Amino acid sequence: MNATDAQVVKAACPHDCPDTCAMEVTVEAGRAVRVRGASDMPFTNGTLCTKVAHYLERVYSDQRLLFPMKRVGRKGEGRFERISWDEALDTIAARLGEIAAGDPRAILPYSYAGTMGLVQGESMDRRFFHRLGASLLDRTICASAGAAGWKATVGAAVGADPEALTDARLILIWGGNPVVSNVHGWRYMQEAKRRGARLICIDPRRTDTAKKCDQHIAPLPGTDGALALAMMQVLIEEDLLDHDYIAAHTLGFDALVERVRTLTPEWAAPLTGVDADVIRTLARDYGRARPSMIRLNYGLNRCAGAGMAVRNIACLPALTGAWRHAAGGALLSVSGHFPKDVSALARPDLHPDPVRFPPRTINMSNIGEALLNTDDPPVKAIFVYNSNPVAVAPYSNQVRAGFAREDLFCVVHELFQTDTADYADILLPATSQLEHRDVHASYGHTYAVSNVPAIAPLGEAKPNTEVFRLLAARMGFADAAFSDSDEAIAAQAFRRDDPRALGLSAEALKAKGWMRLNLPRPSVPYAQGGFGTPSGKCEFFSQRLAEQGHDPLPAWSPPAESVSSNPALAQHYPLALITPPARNFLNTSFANLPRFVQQEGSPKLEIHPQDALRRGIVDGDRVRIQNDRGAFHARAVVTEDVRAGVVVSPSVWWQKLSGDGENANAVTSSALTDMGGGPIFYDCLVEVTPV
Ligand SMILES: Nc1nc2c(c(=O)[nH]1)N[C@H]1C(S)=C(S)[C@@H](COP(=O)(O)OP(=O)(O)OC[C@H]3O[C@@H](n4cnc5c(=O)[nH]c(N)nc54)[C@H](O)[C@@H]3O)O[C@H]1N2
Ligand SMILES: Nc1nc2c(c(=O)[nH]1)N[C@H]1C(S)=C(S)[C@@H](COP(=O)(O)OP(=O)(O)OC[C@H]3O[C@@H](n4cnc5c(=O)[nH]c(N)nc54)[C@H](O)[C@@H]3O)O[C@H]1N2
Ligand SMILES: [Mo]
Repeated sequence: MNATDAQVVKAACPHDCPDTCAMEVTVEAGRAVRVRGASDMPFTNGTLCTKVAHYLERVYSDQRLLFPMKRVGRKGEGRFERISWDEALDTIAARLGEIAAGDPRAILPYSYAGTMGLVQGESMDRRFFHRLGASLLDRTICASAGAAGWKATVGAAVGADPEALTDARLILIWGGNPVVSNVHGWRYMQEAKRRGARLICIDPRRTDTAKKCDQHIAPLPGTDGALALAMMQVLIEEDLLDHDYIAAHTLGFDALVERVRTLTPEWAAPLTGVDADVIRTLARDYGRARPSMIRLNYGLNRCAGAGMAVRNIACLPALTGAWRHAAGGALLSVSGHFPKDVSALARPDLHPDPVRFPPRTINMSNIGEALLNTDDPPVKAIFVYNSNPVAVAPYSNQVRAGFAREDLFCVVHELFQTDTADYADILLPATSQLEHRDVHASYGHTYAVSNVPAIAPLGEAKPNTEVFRLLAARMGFADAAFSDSDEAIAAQAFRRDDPRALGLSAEALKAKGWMRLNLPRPSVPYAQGGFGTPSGKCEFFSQRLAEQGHDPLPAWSPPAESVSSNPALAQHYPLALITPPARNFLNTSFANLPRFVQQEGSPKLEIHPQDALRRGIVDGDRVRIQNDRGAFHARAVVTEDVRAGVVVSPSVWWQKLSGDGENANAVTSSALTDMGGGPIFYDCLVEVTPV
């Protein structure tokens, strides 16, 4: 074989990350030999993150599942025996058919972002479950609280142009750790810094990102909403406002003035644990900088008051008129730019009998509770793909109890034998991104990215689409939608009549590998107003929130578990635990592969020297982190990188690979956020003891 026989295939990184990289896969004699970031794609810029740079170790891992299997041990034990695809599919079709004949809502799909692809993540699978009449899954586990707060205030999931950030004079990095979780976005922030911007990081932990910023402000977890209210109070009191912008493009300013009158930095200081002076200076710096950008991120989404916190922060750029500038405003997600054709991809119209079985929705974030307590009908079958709920969902004891139900029929389609796979009755092998076709939108940039298979499926692995196509055939679903090839589905991904998709034909995208949406460059979404709210304005006052039973104005929505909001609980469990992403893992993906596990070492708990001393903990000690919901173990890292009162355990480890059979979700709560029904992973009081 000589180098000229090598072929380069255009691919997309499938993982749940705002960067959605364009990749190039070099293939020789049917084997992928190299994966790199596409150098012609502006956002990817020829580089990949520390994980995906070593992607072939995942694709060719000897841990890959290669054959269908059925359970032979107890649920959770993880003992399986090889079967044929025919036996696997016949078993599944028969069982689902039986259940559906009674009430199809007893069947629940469970999927999230194992792949973000529109073909493998939200097409044939959705068609199949719609046609069955299964329960719908509310996919809330990551971003739904912030999305709801943003929607109430700004409207569509559209923010500032991520590539325009370079011209900002001040960037607030708020609840994000881009050095770890948005590394290609970080490049633009660094460029802004080189051009003279100040970067301020707002995070309870001094992260790698915080260390590279000009200033770090460390609020207590879940108190950002109070910080933003106090900033508004200062902006208004000191008249750091763009009155023309407010008059033309906002709703409810007078009511907002009234609301925040008493919510001063002195009010917010004891709640946030940030000095009033620091808050006041932050507000002044923010009010005076032109243009100012807020890069808010998902670290803000995981406390009880998250919806309101994001809503409060989203009000700030309308007060200062920052939205007038390309490098101003705020950025949470830009996914709303993509004209995804959901009705073509997912075909909700295939439901057989919505009158007799009105669809019901089950929230994925408290799946343990749903499996244990839902009735009318109870969940009798769960089909898991693109997700690892046993490890990622909060309150593991409850989740495992749900999955351990003897009467629950559980199918898991996976690349690896995850903690969830151990509970499967039938375990199916899935293809990796290099083995199937897909098309990707992004939530962190404005390019669509195409993925063409580079190699043949390993072993007997099959793509998600193919599994549901085969099951549909067995269940007699005759609609033509079930015969669409992946290529045909890829062509249905975007609404071609939408001007943003101009030029974005399936062929053109496939040939080029990536394409920017047809948006102005830069896109300046709200320079002239045009918000996606009912009034078309930035809504300081939201009638829609009032109708949903929320405070219509920005308000203080406290954490469920904190020293100030729940002093009784804090007597027993005084430390606030947050469990943000580890750099070398992607949620639980990669957390079973030797290179990445070695780099992370072992589960860790960062604790402030004062908190450690008080508990007799020294650096390197094994500690137990516990509350009423459960416990897990980790190595103590005594460090001033976390503020006193807060402990940090980078996540998400596999339970069965972490030594004690538990990960951080042993202690997290299954309570939900104020808006959007999201989980509250970072709103969690614990006590820590040496073992
Ligand atoms: N390497 C890596 N990259 C990832 C992921 C991964 O697992 N690993 N996961 C991907 C996914 S699914 C997502 S959703 C994103 C998540 O990435 P981000 O959007 O960056 O969100 P998090 O990492 O959850 O939290 C960001 C920061 O918020 C801080 N934080 C925690 N609680 C609070 C709070 O109450 N207030 C404030 N101001 N800050 C708080 C945390 O300490 C953390 O440093 O990253 C994606 N990228
Ligand atoms: N304590 C704590 N818990 C958290 C978080 C946290 O910060 N702290 N973060 C939360 C967040 S932000 C998120 S988004 C969720 C993430 O939750 P999940 O979306 O469940 O993410 P992963 O753990 O990466 O699991 C995805 C699984 O899909 C599989 N997969 C990948 N591609 C395919 C495919 O093509 N087909 C099939 N069938 N399977 C595939 C992967 O092998 C992997 O096991 O976790 C949440 N859990
Ligand atoms: Mo996420």
